[in-house]
This record gives sequence, structure tokens and C-alpha cells, in this order.
Amino acid sequence: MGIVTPGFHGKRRTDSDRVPPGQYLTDDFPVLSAGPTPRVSRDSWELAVITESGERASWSWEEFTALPQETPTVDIHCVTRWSKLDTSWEGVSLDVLLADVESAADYAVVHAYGGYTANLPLEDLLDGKAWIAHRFDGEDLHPEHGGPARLVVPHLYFWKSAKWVRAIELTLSDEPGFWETAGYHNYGDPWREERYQLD
Ligand SMILES: Nc1nc2c(c(=O)[nH]1)N[C@H]1C(S)=C(S)[C@@H](COP(=O)(O)O)O[C@H]1N2
Ligand SMILES: [Mo]
Repeated sequence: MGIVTPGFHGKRRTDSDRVPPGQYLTDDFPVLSAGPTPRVSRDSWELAVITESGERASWSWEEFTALPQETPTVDIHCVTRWSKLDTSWEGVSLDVLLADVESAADYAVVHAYGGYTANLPLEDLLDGKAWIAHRFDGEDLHPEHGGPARLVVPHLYFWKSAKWVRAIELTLSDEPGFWETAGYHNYGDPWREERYQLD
């Protein structure tokens, strides 16, 4: 029998277990944008899902915010090495947006106002793994962080989480996005340190 430490209840998950290799924790919320912040008014805002056969479903701001909302609290990891624990969002699960969409696609390209794109396997958007968020920490999402609304897909490096999202295009073949074309890893799993193409 070894030493019993009072209050120790076996394998307790600590904060450091939640930090992927090569990352450090921050309490700040850094802004990382490849260009200027596009100003998108909620009146003209629209979110579309476009299938490989060109079929289109779209939501106005009013329609989007009337969909069932979720409030995920998740850890996020930027490839520039900051991680932030327990970020709280409010938005619509991709499961809701893709529920009635008929498609044989295996991939998605997320398009943002301003031209940014990110690609990911469609399955990484499904089963409770991704949201289009429009609130952060109890407030409307600030424009610098992607407001009116952004993708949040916390299990991949945060460059996949396109800010100012305007469309999700479903594709049969994988089409690299903005950073993926510039040498970043095509998938971007922070736990496997998939930062750059050769990782
Ligand atoms: N449209 C758009 N989305 C984007 C980016 C961008 O430059 N443009 N940067 C990505 C990167 S590299 C990161 S780390 C996160 C940063 O989000 P934040 O600025 O809210 O921290 O947004 C991602 N989504
Ligand atoms: Mo990033």
C-alpha cells in the first residue's frame, strides 16, 4: 500500500493536461486576422450552405438567431502557440444547419466575408463538434473576433475557425483554403502538432 494523499481522487484532469504540446495558456483573447476586419451589418448578413450540386440553403440574421442555440464551453488552440481554456460561446450547431441538406460530399470549405477560406473534412463539422457562434462570454461577438458570426471548431487549430463566416460549401474533393495553400497543415490537429504541411 502506498501513500494515500487526502483529497486525491485518482486521475483528475488538470489544466496542464488540457494544453496540447508546444502551446502555452493565455487568459487574453488575442486577435489574429490576415487582413482588415470586414464590417458586415446584420441586415445584409446571410449564411448559406451550398452543396456540390449547387443547391443552396440560406438564413438571414433573423432566421439564424431563431434556430436552436447551444452554449458550448470549449478550449481553443492557435497555431501561433496560445491556448485558451473554457471559452464560452453561443451559437448554432452545424448539425442543425446541415440536417436537411442532401449531399454526398466528404469535405467542406468555409467561406468568410473578406475572402478567407478554410477546408476541413465534413465529419469534423458534425456530431456536436462545431458551431456558428454569434456570442462570446455573454456578449455579441465583437467584429475583431468574427462578428456577426464565426465558425468555432475547437478540436482543430483555430485557423480553421473562420471568422465572419458567410457560406459553407460542401465539396466532393478536398480543396485547401487560405492558410492550407500557404503551407499550413491540411488537417491541423493540435494534439498531434499538425502545424505545417511536413508535420
Ligand atoms: N476570416 C478569417 N477567419 C480567421 C482568421 C482570419 O484571418 N480571417 N484567422 C484565423 C486564425 S489564424 C485564428 S488563430 C483565429 C483567431 O481568432 P481570434 O482573432 O478571434 O482570436 O481566427 C481564424 N479565423
Ligand atoms: Mo491562428
